[in-house]
Amino acid sequence: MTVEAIAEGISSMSIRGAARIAEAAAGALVQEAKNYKGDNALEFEEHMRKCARKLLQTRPTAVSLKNGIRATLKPIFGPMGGEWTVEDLRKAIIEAGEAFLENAKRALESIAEYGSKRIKQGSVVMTHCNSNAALSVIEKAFEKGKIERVFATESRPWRQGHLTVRRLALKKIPVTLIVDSAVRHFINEMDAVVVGADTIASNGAVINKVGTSQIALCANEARVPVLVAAETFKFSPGTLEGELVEIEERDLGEVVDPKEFPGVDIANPVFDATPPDYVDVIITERGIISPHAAYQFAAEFGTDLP
Ligand code: RI2
Repeated sequence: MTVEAIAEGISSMSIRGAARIAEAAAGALVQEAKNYKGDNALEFEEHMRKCARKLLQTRPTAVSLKNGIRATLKPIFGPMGGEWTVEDLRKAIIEAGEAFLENAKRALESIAEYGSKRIKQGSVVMTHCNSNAALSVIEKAFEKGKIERVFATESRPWRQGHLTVRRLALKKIPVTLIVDSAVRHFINEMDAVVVGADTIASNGAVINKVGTSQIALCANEARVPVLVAAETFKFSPGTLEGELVEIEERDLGEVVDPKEFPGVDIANPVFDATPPDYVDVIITERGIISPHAAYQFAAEFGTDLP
């Protein structure tokens, strides 16, 4: 697929999930590098930067998208001088992008394994939205016979919870779909909350699907541990330098048809920030850390942008 098609897929959310959008962007850049026809290295570099900018404009919150692009285009951010040919650059970008994709795949396996060890035998767990990383943990724990039931929130407005319950039901994992406002009603029955992340700030704040912070607050009050499953490419280097995470505001039509509510203002922020004090652990492919240790991964991708 072309960069345009992938960018359109990410904007419209036919490609979604923080890791998937990063992988789709990295894959699109690799493909673009493979297909590039010109023979001028500087023009090639500018072309790749332009493609990356197009992908970056799609969704603002998940830092995984920026980090996936940074990892793939690392060769052009490095000291290339005038020495590179198109072929050198093409090879370097393909290698960097494929390494990012391979690492992302392996990361999920490690997160599943590490995270599953933190789930107690006979657990009932709650999840929010549709996170591949969180579901990998839950599915691995189920395989180990530790999970009795999963409660999944609907996750308004886009209802990613429907994807979650269908996926779990296909795997024959007992699952209950609840509306977002029923979280506190059920929270005392939970042994853990397991969610993903779109971005983790250098202070350990977790930016995830809107509603996550309310769930974490309820869990904290009920003494239910909150486990966040996230690859290290979801840690934000920009926040180390004071950047604030932009919370995406999506189309109001995702909430209601505004025409049916004349005179009513509607807001549709699709992420929120959970302070580190409401997160027990972050499960990464490089180990389980306290949210207060987030800074150790935040610097890794650098802050270069095309
Ligand atoms: P994985 C999703 O964002 C959700 O907020 C989910 O929790 C997060 O990305 C992480 O997902 P959206 O694309 O990377 O649905 O773990 O807005 O799959």
